[in-house]
Formats: sequence, structure tokens, C-alpha cells
Amino acid sequence: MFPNKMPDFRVIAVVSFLFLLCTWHQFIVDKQCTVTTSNQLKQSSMDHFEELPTDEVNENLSMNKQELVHLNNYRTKYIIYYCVGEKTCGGWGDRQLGIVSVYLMALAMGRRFGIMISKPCEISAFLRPNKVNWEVDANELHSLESRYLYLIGNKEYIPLLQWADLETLYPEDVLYVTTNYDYSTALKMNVRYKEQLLWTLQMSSESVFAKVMNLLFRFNNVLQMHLQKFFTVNIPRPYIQLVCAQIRIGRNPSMPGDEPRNTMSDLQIVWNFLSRYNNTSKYKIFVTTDSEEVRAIASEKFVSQFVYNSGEIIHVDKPYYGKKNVCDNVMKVIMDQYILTKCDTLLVSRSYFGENAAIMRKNKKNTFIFKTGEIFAWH
Ligand SMILES: Nc1nc2c(ncn2[C@@H]2O[C@H](COP(=O)(O)OP(=O)(O)OP(=O)(O)O)[C@@H](O)[C@H]2O)c(=O)[nH]1
Ligand SMILES: [Mg+2]
Repeated sequence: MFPNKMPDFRVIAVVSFLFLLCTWHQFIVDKQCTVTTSNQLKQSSMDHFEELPTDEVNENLSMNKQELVHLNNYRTKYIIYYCVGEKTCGGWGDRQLGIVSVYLMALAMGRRFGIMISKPCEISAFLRPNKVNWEVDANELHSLESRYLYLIGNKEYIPLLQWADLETLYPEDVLYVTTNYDYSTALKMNVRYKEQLLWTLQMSSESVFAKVMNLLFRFNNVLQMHLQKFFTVNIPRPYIQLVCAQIRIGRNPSMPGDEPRNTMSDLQIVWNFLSRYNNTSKYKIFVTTDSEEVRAIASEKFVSQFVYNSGEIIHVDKPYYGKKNVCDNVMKVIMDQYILTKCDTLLVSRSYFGENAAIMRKNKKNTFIFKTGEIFAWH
């Protein structure tokens, strides 16, 4: 009996050995696979995924928001933030507010959200979708029934958002909207959209703005590369602090047709503010402005600490005929604003461009605003 059993034991031993070998092999393969995938993800997020900062920059989307984003991506009716053609749509600051408002309308209405900006340059030259795919092919919309709402400067429109049934008001398949106002407060008050905008209810308009900017945008490779270069060259040591001012003076040769805002003599208080950071080994001074003259004055005053993002200054919505490399100049606008969000100390002028930078800043400490000839701490 016993000798007969021996071959069975051997068979069992061999089978067990083979089984263990297989399991071990599978474990190694799985492990390699996991490591490779996570490395690739890490790599690609370092290369391409520079997100615009918000209060809660890298926070994962809540389930609720993921559902909304998902829903938003698969509906067949559309709402498009539209800045194409001759009509004014405002500077980059105005456009940012408009984009966020139209995105909130899209969530409220359950429509697919899109952005079309080609003035003065295609938006895809700098920005790409982040967590919401806002790229819509114009051919998709061609044969659909549409309506265009031009709402720039139209404050009277805002109260309607507190009660209106937007789908009944605008039954068309495609709604193109150009606006430069914040609609979040009004939309939050509309009881019809409580559920769709639930996540915004406990948030300030500023936090909603920063959050949506983050959901929508990331930089394309070219812009990302320029930004990396800027920080590597100008902040070569981690202990160096960046002290920044955005100085808006309004009408000047770079901003023809703009409203006057501040005069050169108003700026003395800004120069005094920056002069406090005169420890040259500790502070770099970064100035963005709408005026070449202001840039020249600032670079002369703070010559040993001065950091500047080169390129021509333009107002993205004013006549830019005769200017070369308009797309490069728009890229400078977007870069300037992003760099402002990264400063250790930030002083912005009263302007959407500067205020939006302050709002998108993760840390609101050391943030100031220059208005009516005075400097105030950011609220
Ligand atoms: N590159 C650069 N451009 C600027 C700067 N400040 C203003 N601009 C330009 O001027 C435009 C100003 O328009 P908005 O961004 O709407 O800001 P604003 O007009 O100052 O704000 P409101 O008057 O409140 O609408 C920007 O879009 C830029 O084109 C700056 O610091 N750097
Ligand atoms: Mg403006």
C-alpha cells in the first residue's frame, strides 16, 4: 500500500511547486505592472498637469461633482461660452468670470458645456481641458437650432437667474453666451437648481470661481514649459521669496481706448510698499502691468531684484492691429496672472485680472489690494 502512494505524493509536490511558481510569477508581473502604471501617471502629471491653483487645489472631486461632470459631458444639448468675432467680450479677467458663470448655467441646465474663444487667438494655443471636457467641435453644432445671448455689461439680466426656468426660456439645442459677470450668487438662489448646484451652496462666490477654474483648465505643454523656465531661472533657491505687484493704470499706449485708472503719481504708495522688501538676497520683485512705462520705472527702481516676464503688453480685447505675435502676447497675459498666484506677497490693483489672481491664490496671507490711492489687506 505505502509504495503505491509514493507517486501520488510526488505528483502533489510537483503540482504544488508549479502552482507556487505560477503565483510568484503572477505576483511579480502584477507588481511590475502597478509600478509602471503609477510611474507613468506620476510622470505625465508632472509633465502636463499643472493645475490652476484654488483653495483646495488637488482635492479629489466628490462623488456628487464627478456625477455632475460626467452628466455634463454626455448631454446632447449645449451651452457654449462664446468669444468669437468682432463683439467685445472683455479682458482675460472679464472672460474668466463669464466662463465660470456659463459653466454654472450648464450644470443648472444639465447641458454639455463648451468654450469657444478665438479672439485674438485660439484658446487651445495655451489652455486645455482639465477635468471637464469643454472642447466642442463646431461641426457638431452646425445643424442644431441655436440662440445667442450677448450679455456683456448687462447687469439687469442677473436677477432673472434667481427664479427663471432656463430650459423653458431657452429651449434651443445650442445656447451661445457671452458675458462678463459672476452669476453664481443669483443661480444659487434659484430653488430649481438647488440640487444641481448643491456643492456651491456653502461656498463663497470666490471659492466657487477658484474651484471651477481649476476644474476647467490646465496649461498646454508650451505654456507649461515657459512657466517652468520662469521659475527655474528666477527662483533658483527655495529660500528666495517672490514679492509681486500688478499695476493697472488703464489708458496708455499699450491699452488704447481703455478707461484711465491710476496716474503715475498714484503709484508712489506702491513703490513705497515694494521698497520695504529691500533685502536683495531674500526677495525678488516681480511686477506685471498694463503699461510699458510703468514696467520701465519699476525695473529701474528695483534693478538688482527685478524679475519680469518678457513680451509685449496688450489688452486682449482692444485693437491689436499692427502688433506682432499676438498669440505670444496673450500667453504673456495668462502667464503673468498665474505667476501672480504663486507669489509669497501679492499686491493687486483693482481689476478683474489682478483680483482673480488673488482669488485663485491658495494662501490668502500677505495679499493686498491697491485701490482709490490706498493699499488694503485682502479681506
Ligand atoms: N500682460 C499683462 N496684461 C495686463 C495686466 N494688467 C492688465 N492687463 C491687460 O489688460 C486686460 C484687462 O482686462 P481684464 O482682465 O478684464 O481686467 P480689467 O479690465 O482690469 O478689469 P475690469 O475693469 O474690472 O473689467 C487684461 O486682459 C490684459 O490683457 C498685466 O499685469 N499684465
Ligand atoms: Mg475688463
